Amino acid sequence: MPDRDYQPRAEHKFSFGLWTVGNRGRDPFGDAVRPPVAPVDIVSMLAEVGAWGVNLHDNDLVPIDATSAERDRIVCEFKRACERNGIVVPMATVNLFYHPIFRDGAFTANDPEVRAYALQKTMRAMDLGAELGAKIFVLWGGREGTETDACRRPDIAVERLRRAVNYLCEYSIDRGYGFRFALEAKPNEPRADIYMPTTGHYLAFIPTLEHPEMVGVNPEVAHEQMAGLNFMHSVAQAWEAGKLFHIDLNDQTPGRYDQDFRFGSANLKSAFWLVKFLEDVGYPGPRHFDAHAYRTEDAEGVKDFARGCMRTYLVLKGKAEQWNQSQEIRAILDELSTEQAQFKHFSKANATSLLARTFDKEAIMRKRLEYERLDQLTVDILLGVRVVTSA
Ligand code: GCO
Ligand code: MN
Ligand code: MN
Repeated sequence: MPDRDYQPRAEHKFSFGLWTVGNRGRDPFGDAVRPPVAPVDIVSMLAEVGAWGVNLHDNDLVPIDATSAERDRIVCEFKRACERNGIVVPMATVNLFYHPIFRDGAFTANDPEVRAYALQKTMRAMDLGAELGAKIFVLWGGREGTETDACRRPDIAVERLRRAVNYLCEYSIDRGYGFRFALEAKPNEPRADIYMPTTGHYLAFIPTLEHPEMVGVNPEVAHEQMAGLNFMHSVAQAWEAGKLFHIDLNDQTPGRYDQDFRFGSANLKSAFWLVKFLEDVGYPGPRHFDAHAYRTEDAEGVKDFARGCMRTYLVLKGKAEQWNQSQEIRAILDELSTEQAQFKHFSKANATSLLARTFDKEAIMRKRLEYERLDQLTVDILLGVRVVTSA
C-alpha cells in the first residue's frame, strides 16, 4: 500500500550525513550563516524528523589531530547518542579533500608521503566506521584531479588509485570489517577536472581491481547532472551490473555550480523516474540525502529541508505506484512489449533463418508508439490531476 501519510519510517532507510544537515552555509563568497551543531545533537535532530541513519566522514566526528583518548571519548558519546535515538550508521567515509595537505590530491598525489598519509587516514576512518557498525565505505576523490595536465599523466593517476583501492580492500579483509566500498564520481569541483568524472568511468575501473566483488559505486544526482548526463540511466547501469552499493540523492540545475539542493527541488520529473526505478527494482540500500539546506535557513529551516527530502521521496514513491497501477498506462505498455525470445541467444540455425527473413518495414512503421500519451499520463499523475486508485 502507498505510504499515504508520507511519514518516514526505518524501513525506508533514509539517511543524512553529519556534513549535510550540519552544513553551516559557508560558500566561496561568504562565511557560515548557521552555528555549529554537535554531532550528538544532529543525531537527536535526525531522530526527531524521522530519519533512519547518519553517515559521516572521519573528521565530521573526530577532529583531524585529536589524541586517541579524545577520539575514544567522542566516539563513545556518539555511539550512545545513536543508540538512545535509534539511529544507525550505515555508511562511513573519509575526508581526503579539506586539509591543505591534499591540495594535489590524496591517493593520486605526486608526493608519496601524501599518498601514504591518505592511506593511513582512510584506514583509521575504516576503523572508526567499523566501530560504529557501518558496512558501506564511500570513497569520493574530490581532490584527485588537475588544473593543468602538466602535473602528471592521467593513466598514472588511475594506476595509483587502483593500488590504493586494492590496498584498502586487503585492509578490510585483514581486519574482518566486511566493508563494501562505494566509489563516488564527480566531474569537477573542487578540482578543475576530477579523475573518474562519471559513474560510468568507475564501472569500467572496478573490474580492473583485485577484489572487484567488494567494490561498487555511489552515484550522486548532482554529479551526473553536472556532467550533463541522465542520472537514472547511470543508476540503472550500476544496478544492472550489481554495483549500486549506495546512492547520494540531492538536486541540481544544469550548467551551474555544485548546488546540493533538497531532493526533488529542481527536477521533479527526473526525480520521479529515479524513485520509480529504485522502487521497481527493489534497491535494498540506504537512500542517502547528500544535500544542504538553503543558505537562508536557520536550524528550524534545516529540519524543513530534511523533512522535505524524505517527503518528496515518499510522495514520488506513491506516484510511482499509481503509475504502475494505471490501466491506461498498462494498456500502452502491453502494446509496446512484444518479446522476440527466439533471438536472445545466437545459434547457427536462428542466424540462418534471420538472414533469410524479409521484413515488412512499412507495416512495422505504421505501428503506433504512443509515447506522447504515455508521457502526458505521467505528467497528469505527477501534477495530481489524474489520481489512480489501487485496483
Ligand atoms: C561533494 C560530495 C561529497 C561526498 C562526501 C562523501 O560534492 O562534496 O558529494 O559530499 O559525497 O564527501 O564522501
Ligand atoms: Mn556532491
Ligand atoms: Mn556525494
